[in-house]
Amino acid sequence: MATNRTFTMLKPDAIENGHMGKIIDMIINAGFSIKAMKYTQLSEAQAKEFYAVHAERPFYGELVEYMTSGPIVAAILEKENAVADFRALIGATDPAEAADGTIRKAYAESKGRNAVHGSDSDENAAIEGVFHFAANEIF
Ligand code: DAT
Ligand code: MG
Repeated sequence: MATNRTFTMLKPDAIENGHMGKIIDMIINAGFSIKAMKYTQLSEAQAKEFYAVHAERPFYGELVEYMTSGPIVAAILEKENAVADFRALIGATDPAEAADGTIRKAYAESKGRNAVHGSDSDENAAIEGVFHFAANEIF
């Protein structure tokens, strides 16, 4: 995957609360184009693998339970400086600390149920994209 791409998930709270369309709109209005997208639900094994880096953290069990609790939207996004610009668009992990105008400020419920995922590096964006999409699902 090119380094001008990032990976996102609209998390179960965002879908449950009816924010899917508004969040996708914010993403497109911020200049990202959609290179892959699917509406799906993570299995326990998928959620554990996706968040394996957090396996030793006290919130890991809760995180896996939450991320498998309902459907998500997974997507690969393209834009110049995609990873950093998307992290800026989503805002801080804890919505209480997220800046005005960010997706998490507008839509996240809490630090755990925070509406949206964004890759933290080009390397992880590529790994996460391939984790969720087959080659013929990426445009
Ligand atoms: P981010 O999603 O902003 O990259 P992260 O990679 O540090 O944040 O953590 C991944 C997810 O784990 C985060 O989106 C929500 C959950 N999480 C992180 N810290 C948490 C905490 N202290 N309590 C509960 N959930 C937490
Ligand atoms: Mg992270």
